[in-house]
Amino acid sequence: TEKKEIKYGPITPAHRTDEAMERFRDYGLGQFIHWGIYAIPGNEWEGVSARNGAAASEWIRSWRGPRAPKDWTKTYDNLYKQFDPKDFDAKRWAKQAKDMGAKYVIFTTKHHDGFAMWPTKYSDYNIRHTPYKKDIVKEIVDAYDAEGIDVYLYFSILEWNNPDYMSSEPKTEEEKRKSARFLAYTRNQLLELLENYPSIKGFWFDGTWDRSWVQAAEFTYNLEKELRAQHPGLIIGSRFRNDEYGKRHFDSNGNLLGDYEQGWERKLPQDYSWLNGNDWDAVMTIPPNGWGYMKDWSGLYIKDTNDLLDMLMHCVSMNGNFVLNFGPDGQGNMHPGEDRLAKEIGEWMTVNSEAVYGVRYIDLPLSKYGYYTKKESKLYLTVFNRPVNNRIRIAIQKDAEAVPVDAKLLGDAAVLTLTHADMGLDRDKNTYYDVQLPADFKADKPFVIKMTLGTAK
Ligand code: FHN
Repeated sequence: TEKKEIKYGPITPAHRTDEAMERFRDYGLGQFIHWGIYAIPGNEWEGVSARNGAAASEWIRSWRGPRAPKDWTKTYDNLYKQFDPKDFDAKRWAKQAKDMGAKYVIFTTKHHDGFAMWPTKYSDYNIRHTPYKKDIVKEIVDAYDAEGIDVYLYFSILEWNNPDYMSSEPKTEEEKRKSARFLAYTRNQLLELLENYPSIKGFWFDGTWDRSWVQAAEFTYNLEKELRAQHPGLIIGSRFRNDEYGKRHFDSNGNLLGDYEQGWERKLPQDYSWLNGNDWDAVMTIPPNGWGYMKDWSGLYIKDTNDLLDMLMHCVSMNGNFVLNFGPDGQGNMHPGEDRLAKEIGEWMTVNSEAVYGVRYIDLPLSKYGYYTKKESKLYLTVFNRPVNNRIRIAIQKDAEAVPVDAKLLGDAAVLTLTHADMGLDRDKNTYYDVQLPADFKADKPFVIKMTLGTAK
């Protein structure tokens, strides 16, 4: 097909090879935190919640529970006057993230309600005017920096309560003035964030789907350039902007906009080929939906540690980062269920993180037992489905350059028996290597077989 002439296509190459991007590629596991005014209602108003398929908790300003007052948005927009998280301790969260094994955090500086968690000069609707007063973004950045966890700032372009924000394309002169003011305001806030928190590694953009933003392709292109010039190495995903034809994530010629694909929200690619070799992350809630605090998890399926480890390995086996979301309450405490999951994931990572950090996709026939990851000459198979005969069969293409030459379990020094099993199947492109688990082997969690790849004997 013919290539389109595109003025506002990608600014950076699809596969950046600089140090900052290599670091991103090695993270494996990240933490997302959705924290803001919506933590106060916690997905309920007057005991009525938005469960059972209704909107997410941070959307409560728009979903209006049946018992919400008529002037509900006004009620919501005044909740900040009560925001005083007495238990908030950024160091405690950062320590928890570190123990869980997260290498980066994405923190909501401002969600769709427009409330800023930092004392922005460009709007009064910010943390400075709450009883809490202190700069929460700074506390987060400092605490996570101190733990060696890279910080990315989540930023919603769309703002529900800003009179200058409009979702449709500005048409009249008055609308054009409003829209120009809103764009200038957005630019100011982003430059302010870079100036205030120079150690951050990137932005995680959201709320960029409305026509008002989509039609501003020239502005957003120039803004991306400006942000990058101000902050060398800055990492921005594919959600920030679109080309002049309105194509988002990928431009009209199919080229990735931004440094990594950012479309994997509560979904995972089934097949590696879907990714076209692009970098990506997947962001995931613990309940079915709901990113901000949810008081009541009852009646909902809550992902357990094995579900989350399965998703983590699914992602890293396809060169993606897995980012698990936490929605702390209005006092600054994580949900007790989040505390438990963080602890369990951390315990697993203590033994098995070698199969997660800095690993890459390996082109092997898919395993029935779990997920492959690879790092230099090491091949890892994270086993979720354990076979009844305790024998884990590795299929390798007959023409593969390297094959497994030894095997062991992560967290156990014993060498496992590895045998070549040539099945002699007609027209089979593969050959097989069997790893025998010890007869007394016990596992109540997924486990990792680590193999060395070498030349076949
Ligand atoms: O609408 C938001 C939602 O509240 C949440 O922030 C997620 C996180 O990826 N993003 C949006 C929808 O794409």
